[in-house]
Amino acid sequence: MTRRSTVADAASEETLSNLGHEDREFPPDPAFTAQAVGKAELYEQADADREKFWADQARERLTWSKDFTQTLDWSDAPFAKWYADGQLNAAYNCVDRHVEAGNGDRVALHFVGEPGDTEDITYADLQDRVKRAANVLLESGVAKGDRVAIYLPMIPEAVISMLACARIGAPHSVVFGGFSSDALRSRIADAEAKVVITADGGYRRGKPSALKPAVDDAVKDSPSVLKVLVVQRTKEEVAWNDEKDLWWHEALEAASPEHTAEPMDAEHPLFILYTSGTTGKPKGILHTTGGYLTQAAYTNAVVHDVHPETDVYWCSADVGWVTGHSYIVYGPLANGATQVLYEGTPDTPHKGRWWEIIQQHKVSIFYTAPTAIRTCMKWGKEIPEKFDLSSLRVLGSVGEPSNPEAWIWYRDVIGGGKAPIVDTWWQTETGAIMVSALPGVTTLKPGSAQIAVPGISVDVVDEQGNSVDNGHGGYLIIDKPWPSMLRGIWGDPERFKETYWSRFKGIYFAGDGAKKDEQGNIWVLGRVDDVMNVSGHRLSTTEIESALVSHPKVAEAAVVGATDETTGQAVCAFVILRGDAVQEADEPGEGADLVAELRNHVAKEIGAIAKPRQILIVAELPKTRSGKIMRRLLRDVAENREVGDVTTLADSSVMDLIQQGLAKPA
Ligand code: 6R9
Repeated sequence: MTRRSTVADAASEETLSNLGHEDREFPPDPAFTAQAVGKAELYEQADADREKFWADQARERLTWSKDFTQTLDWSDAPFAKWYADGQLNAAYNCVDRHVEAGNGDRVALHFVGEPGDTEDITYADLQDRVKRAANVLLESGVAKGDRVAIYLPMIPEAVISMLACARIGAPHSVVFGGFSSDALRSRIADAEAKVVITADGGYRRGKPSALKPAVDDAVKDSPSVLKVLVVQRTKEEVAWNDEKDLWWHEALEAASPEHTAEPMDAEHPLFILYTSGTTGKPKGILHTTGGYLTQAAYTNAVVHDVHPETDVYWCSADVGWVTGHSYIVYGPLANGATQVLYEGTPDTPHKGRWWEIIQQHKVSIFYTAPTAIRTCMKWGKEIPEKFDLSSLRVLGSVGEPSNPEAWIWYRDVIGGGKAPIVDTWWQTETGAIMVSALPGVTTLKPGSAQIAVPGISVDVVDEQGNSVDNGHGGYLIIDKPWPSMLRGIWGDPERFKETYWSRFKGIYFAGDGAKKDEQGNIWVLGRVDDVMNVSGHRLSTTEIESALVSHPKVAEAAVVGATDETTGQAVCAFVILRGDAVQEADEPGEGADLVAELRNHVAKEIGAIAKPRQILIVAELPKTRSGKIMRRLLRDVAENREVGDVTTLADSSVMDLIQQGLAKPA
């Protein structure tokens, strides 16, 4: 089902030309430059000696238990080793050393629960809880190297759990709380997790939303799981298994508060995070300790311009995604920052909730996704205008291309017309920010992610892997190893080589199409593979197709990402029914019920975020002679466009059939 599409296929010609017309520019304000963490000299230093640059960053930003002698070992490419003979502990770097430096009273997390409960957690509090949680994990049978699955809402325990794992060298696998029990089960099985950390539930849109039942369901068939640690958040009733289940609060209370962080080898696995690939099976992206933490801390400092003594930082991502890993947990905490951690949605109990939090906590740095900005834009500027947002001095965006209109709205309405915006391009696989402006240094161009951060080398290449000239488009690649690069796909080294390193020899293929403008700024156009980006979340077309086909009434399915004003892309599915179901769907009124049933089926199999916006029941799918579904044509239908070239179809009348079928009243 995988396919190699062309750049023009992924990013339509219209997008390419639209982007070319954006010529507004915002040079840095000298007052900002004077205080900025990121300096123009960084580019020269990195260009002069890249390895020395990264060795300096590692030593400057982190505390090593044992210094390293070699910065990069690329002899077994594409398997990199950074700082290999050095040793450090990630949790010690994120917590203990700040307490030892006399900053134990500094707030690490201003937690804001959706119902309105709040808790300020200092670095000293965090240290106490992380140490206790580490002891609980050890007592539950987790040893160094064992995996722990974390399935939690956005509550402090999510951060504490991740750090407790890091402290004892047990790689964590955080599974987004919105994923289904099936998705959780397959991730537990792939990583053979020994412990699962979850909660009774969390608050979502004003109501408790249960998590434990999904875990109970997943754990039933997970032989590797010895214990389930349960955080009490909603106090709703839960089913209890006396042999496996442990209440988090009871276990932490009983645990010893003493624990010494053990130094880990720099290449010791820190975490696995599953992400959608071009096949149905999610990939367990593996990150290790020293290189990952170096680049997370460095980019958080220079790109978000974090001054830990004075800033209040807020990244609105969920810890279930890589953005939460690198820019809620590891980067900001390694830097000793104070941050907001918010449990809920932006519109509960009212559409100004985010802006209210910013006003209340005097947030100075805010990092979110373009889809959120577009949603707020749709709700109207009157909502944020009711709040005092003057504390904001840096704004960031991540996860998908940000269109110039949303960028300008973000700057004017949220940033008071002055806060620099950093549009940051990176991936689960890159571990940390790769392409971004540096605030105070770069002249900003709305809609462009701009250039590689100092120390990173990216380019845009053509089909043959040759660098394209400015003003041209192609594939986004990374041509030199970087500290926070993925070290592989859990349990599947061949897939790692095949997915990222086989298209262009010795070069990392990111899977995104991009264009370089006349000044060499990078404009990311979106995925060129069968991966969709819905509200900044990566979803695989194949994975949703498999979910649909697993329904007894479905014979075949094709899924495409159609452009959507708010979510960037939306899931649109074309479904061929099995014999009996065809007649059923033809009965008056039954078609709509069946569509609802299929949408819910996808939510159950994968999670609510994967629910198709639209399901069209069709009699045929457009296929090439070699049997590949031509999603490009289905995208034309989903986006109400005239259908493109059909000459490579095995049967060119199929598209007529689909369109006639759609014209039929439901
Ligand atoms: C961090 C994160 C990665 C994919 C990536 C690209 C898209 C991320 C972007 C962007 C345009 C940006 N993407 N940042 N596209 N501009 N600033 O999102 O990781 O979930 O792995 O997604 O997201 O398509 O390849 P991940």
